[in-house]
Amino acid sequence: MNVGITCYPTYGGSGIVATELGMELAGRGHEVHFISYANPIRLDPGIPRIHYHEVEVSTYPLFQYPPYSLALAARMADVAESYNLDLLHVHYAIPHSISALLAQQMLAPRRRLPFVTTLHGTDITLVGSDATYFPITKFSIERSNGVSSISEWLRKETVDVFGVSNEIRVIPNFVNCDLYHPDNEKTGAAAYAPAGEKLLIHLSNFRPVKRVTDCIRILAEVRKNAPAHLLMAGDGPDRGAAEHLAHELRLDRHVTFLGKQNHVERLIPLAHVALLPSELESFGLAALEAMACGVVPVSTNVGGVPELITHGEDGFLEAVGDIEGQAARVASLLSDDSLHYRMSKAGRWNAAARFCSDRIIPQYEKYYEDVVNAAG
Ligand code: GMT
Repeated sequence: MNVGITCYPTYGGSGIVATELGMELAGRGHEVHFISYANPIRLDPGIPRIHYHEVEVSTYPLFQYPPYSLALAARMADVAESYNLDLLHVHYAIPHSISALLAQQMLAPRRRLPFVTTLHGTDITLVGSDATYFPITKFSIERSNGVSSISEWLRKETVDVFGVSNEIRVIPNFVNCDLYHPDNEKTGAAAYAPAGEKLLIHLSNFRPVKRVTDCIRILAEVRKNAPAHLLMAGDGPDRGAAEHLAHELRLDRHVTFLGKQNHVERLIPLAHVALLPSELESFGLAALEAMACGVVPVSTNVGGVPELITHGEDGFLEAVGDIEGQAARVASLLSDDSLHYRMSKAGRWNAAARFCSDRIIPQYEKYYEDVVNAAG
């Protein structure tokens, strides 16, 4: 198929999933056209059958806010016609879904252009639920030719919040199990922890919903019982607060802020435990990537995370803000090698059996076929 993909090209879960999906589809013989304002961060433009079309937003003194949604719609229509796209797949409802609808209407007299919207989380729980965007988010879901959600929890939340009646197909997030795999030697961990402390890792965009300062407090608790070093990968608005807290708690030497990382598959396997203290996660992609690498996630019991992590089997789920509870789980994993071994193996096994790309990508391919056939 010829597929157009639009996403936020920045460090967000939805952009990462869209990018990995595009590369997987190209690997399976589809022509994939990314349409966005920048090259998505994890996209390797050298991959055969991957194309990138930049959306340029012209500005004019009259525009206080340059109309990106319109420039995107125009580019979508242009690419669809020039490259004979079978469908568009947009990630994150606002504004991508509305731009896709406009592109579809622009082309309507000449050609069909069905589009699928994948809901990722904050497009529903935060942005879409905001009074300003609520009606247009609902409208975009109802007008999409196909809607998918990355967890059953998010599907139900969308139906409850927006009262939409069209089908929302649940297609969970996925991980490339060949790329993300355990490193039992933890090669390179000593560069961060020369005294041999075990590594904890947190990966996110450091937004308030991630509660990144909880990671620092958890480390402080853990270090009362077990030596540990924390890797903080990513960047965002709460990085300063986390750095400040680490300094205040005299943990500077025991935390490394790595900033944005392009090859997290090389970093994650160095750790023993992954921390996800989020207020909410509709799926928790970082936990899945950790499990595939044999790193045991200690997470909050929120949103779609329980669909991924089985408490006590391949990870731990604790209450939001329960620093002591999360720290106790981390400490147990660092001090009990057989517990860690068992849970690490179970995590890798479950990630591979349930969420490997080769299990999930065919579900997208099938959905594309269903949507294209229904639109025909
Ligand atoms: O994690 C974020 O803040 C970004 C956000 C997004 O929509 O880009 O992530 C959401 O999508 C990810 C990929 O599907 C999910 O793994 C995250 O759980 C979800 N984040 C939230 O629901 C807060």
